[in-house]
Amino acid sequence: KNATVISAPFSGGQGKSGVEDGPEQLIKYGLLKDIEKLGWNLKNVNPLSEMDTDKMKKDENDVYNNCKRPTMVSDCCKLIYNEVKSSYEKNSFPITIGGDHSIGMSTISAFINTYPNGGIVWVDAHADINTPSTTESGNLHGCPVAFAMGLDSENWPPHFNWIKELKTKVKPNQITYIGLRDVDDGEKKLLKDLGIKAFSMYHVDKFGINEVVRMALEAVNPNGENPIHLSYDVDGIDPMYAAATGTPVRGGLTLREGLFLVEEIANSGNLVGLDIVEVNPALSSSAQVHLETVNTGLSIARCAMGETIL
Ligand code: DIR
Ligand code: MN
Ligand code: MN
Ligand code: MN
Repeated sequence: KNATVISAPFSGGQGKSGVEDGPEQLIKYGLLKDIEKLGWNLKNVNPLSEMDTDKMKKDENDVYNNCKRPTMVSDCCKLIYNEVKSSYEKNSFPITIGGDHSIGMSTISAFINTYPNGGIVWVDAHADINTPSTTESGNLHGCPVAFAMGLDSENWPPHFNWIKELKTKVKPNQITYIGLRDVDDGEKKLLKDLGIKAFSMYHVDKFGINEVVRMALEAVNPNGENPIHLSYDVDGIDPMYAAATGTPVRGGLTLREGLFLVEEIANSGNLVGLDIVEVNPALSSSAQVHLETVNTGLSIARCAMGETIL
């Protein structure tokens, strides 16, 4: 069993600094050892090691219409795409650790271009499906799903031609959400028009997390045989357990709901790739909040890689 931990110390998809230090903190608190203990041969790579991201983030000319830092996001995400794709091709389980969620455009595009019949589960308080035209904030971490689906590509900043030219795009029946509770009007319309199966906190309350995971897997993997990629924004979990993140929203998944869904997806035997994003150590209000958020990320990783309670 081989896995590649892909460090993506990237913050260009949103305005706050600190999220680029997520990978370092997850590793400092034991990510690699935890996964090795579960029987995996691990490699750790950083596709951004040659990039001067501090300088790129300060470039005030890097704007396109309402979109902030399209050059930075595109250049870095292309490197991350190549690394995730190569991990998938080598049959090494890619665990991409962010960094902000803009890198999801890379991970799920690499997944779907390796497994064109695969299914994606996106755990998040947010739908991250704004297009460069619908985004209100201009932050590209709110847009990765739209890029991977090729939505409204006529109006993209030209920097993103590389992703436009990828052979396979994510189709609406190949992605589902769990944990949504802060969705922009433009995103609601897209989800509805495209018929994407999305499970919000309302659905978690109404049906329970067990049934929601079952329905989510049924939506993107109806025959139970296709590979699954899990893209996990820690803000999907309630700020009680993961407050050190850029856009916390109250009323989220409990820690156990957030881990149960990972255990269940891992149990399906189809999980082949994982992202853990938006851990921002700089936003910890105390040492305890810092530890809680990092540990939430580590728990997600261990559950995905096969840890069971008994
Ligand atoms: C909002 C927030 N929908 C945006 N998105 C966030 O900026 O497009 N995603 N925070 O994680
Ligand atoms: Mn830093
Ligand atoms: Mn997100
Ligand atoms: Mn989010």
